[in-house]
Amino acid sequence: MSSYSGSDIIVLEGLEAVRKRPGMYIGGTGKPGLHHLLWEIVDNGVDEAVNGYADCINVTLHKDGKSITVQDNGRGIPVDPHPKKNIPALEVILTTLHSGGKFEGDQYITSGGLHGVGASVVNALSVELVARVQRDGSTYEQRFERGIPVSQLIDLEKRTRSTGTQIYFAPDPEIFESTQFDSKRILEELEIKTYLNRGLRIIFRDETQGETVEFVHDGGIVDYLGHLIEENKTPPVHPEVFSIIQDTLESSVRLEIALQWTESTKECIKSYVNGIPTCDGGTHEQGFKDAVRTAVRSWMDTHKVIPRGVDVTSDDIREGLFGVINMFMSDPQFQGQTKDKLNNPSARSYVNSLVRVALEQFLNTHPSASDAIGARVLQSARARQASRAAAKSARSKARQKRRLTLPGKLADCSSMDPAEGELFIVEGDSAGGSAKQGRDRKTQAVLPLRGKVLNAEQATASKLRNNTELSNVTQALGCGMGANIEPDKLRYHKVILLMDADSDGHHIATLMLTFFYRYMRPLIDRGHIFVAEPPLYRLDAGKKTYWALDEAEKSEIEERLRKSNSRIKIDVQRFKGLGEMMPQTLKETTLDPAKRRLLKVTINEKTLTENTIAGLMGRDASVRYRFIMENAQMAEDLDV
Ligand code: 0RA
Repeated sequence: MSSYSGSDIIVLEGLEAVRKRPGMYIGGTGKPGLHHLLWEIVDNGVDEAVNGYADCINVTLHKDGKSITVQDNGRGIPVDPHPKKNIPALEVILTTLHSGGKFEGDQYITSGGLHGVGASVVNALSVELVARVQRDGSTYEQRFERGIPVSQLIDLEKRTRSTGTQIYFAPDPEIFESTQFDSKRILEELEIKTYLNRGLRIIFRDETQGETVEFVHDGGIVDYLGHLIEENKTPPVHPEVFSIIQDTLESSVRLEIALQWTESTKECIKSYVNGIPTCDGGTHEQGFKDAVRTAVRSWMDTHKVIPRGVDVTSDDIREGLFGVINMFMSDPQFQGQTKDKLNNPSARSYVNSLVRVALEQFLNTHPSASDAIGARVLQSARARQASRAAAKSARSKARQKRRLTLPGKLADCSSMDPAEGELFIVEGDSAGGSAKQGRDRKTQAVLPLRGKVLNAEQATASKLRNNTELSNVTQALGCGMGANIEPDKLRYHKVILLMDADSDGHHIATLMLTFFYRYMRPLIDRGHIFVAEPPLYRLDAGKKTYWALDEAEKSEIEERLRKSNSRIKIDVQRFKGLGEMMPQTLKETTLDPAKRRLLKVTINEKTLTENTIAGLMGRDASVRYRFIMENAQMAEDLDV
């Protein structure tokens, strides 16, 4: 291509920096970093192949598994003296960071983008490196230790007609956690390079195993695609592979695509930019996906193969799709933590338009393949719809089953999520009716209590179980009781007692709390039990309405209002019971999480002992109620 001379090499930096912070240059000092050294050297040879100067690379892993020789049949690293320094270009290339003939602009499309400049990094991180170059009929050699030349460039006086570069290196154990190479890893990586560079021959001699493998794939990524499909044991749904190769001299971009649909339920797309895997995809992959969707969709639309009632998504179209994207471009921008994603916006539209046009044409000229692809897409659309329908019916069956085991009087909420569910246990059918109308049906359930609630202190367990009201509560809560309680199964995380503010109401509340204390203690301990505070008075003054919980609060409000306006007319209404309240009023004052007041029931161990509970249950109901409520604390309602 060019008349290269030593002056083209840009000298930037010394190598001490590399040894000080190897992670900055090769990612880390573990196994991946160690193998990165090898890829740097191999990719220099691949660059020569990409640019048409080489077609064979020999990689030898030596017997100890800790040193490697890489040899290519490219032009050979230049050896002519660098004009400024008067040292051989080879020495400059191997001892100077960011040097290399391939560094300036778009002159070369390199296999790794940065490669051709990595040899000095490898040199810096190797205890020993020997470079041998065949060029201009001669053979030259120079040796280095930890990046420092330990010999001059010498002419070995070996005449040769071939050209090429051979680099032996042994990674530095002072730098790497381990310097043991992994044959399998090398084998796999080398084979991928021969897929991505059609016709490139790589011979791997593994002296640790005494084995030699040769890779060459004249089919390039089409062969790679076949390999991936075979590996996944998923038969293709059409025999023809779709592939495009866009490789013109004018364009600075080279693009290869191969794809085929399979029976697999997964999608498998491998993409590479300049030989670097883009595991997280990026703009090129997005352009590819857009194109596949558009092309297949438009074929299916023109051929009217989508039946009524079936909707086809982009995911349906790509189910079972295997694809390889191999792109070479001059200024790739990588993004993300691991730089595994291509970010150049132009790549998206470039890949999209190329693939769309070519794939549409393929579909229109390969009717049996298109039919098979169309059928495959419909199959996944139907399967997706069927599984969605199955999940839906499973959900509704679960609902139905749940309904059968729940008490008939329970008005359940629609949400199945206990964390947002609330159960109001309401005294009497008329209050229950108001609560049912005023509630939020999604999260609030209502269970009216009608008959007698047994005193859990006095009744036997079997008697309790036979008590309709308590067994309704137990069923609604769904967590069992007594020794068999499973608090994790509680169906509502807020269980709220809603009773009239009179002695009957207090009595029922007390009986309920006694039951919870004796048979569902974990619910109290976990803070699931609450008492609602419905107002006892409604005060209307002018256009405003106030609610008072009790006599004291009523007086306080009246006083406050009179202070600001001594002649104000206040209309006071006392509720005889919750049943009297309009559903809307009940909602605003007692049910709505944003406006209501709730008391969380807690047990104060100091005052409430086994004896006091037992003792209390023998005395006057209102005394007991007050006692328990004094031990209840204001709930901080997090819903507000
Ligand atoms: C700089 C300039 C030229 C080739 C190379 C480097 C080169 C480097 C490596 C590393 C491993 N194998 C390599 N092969 C070549 C161009 C030389 C020319 O124009 O003749």
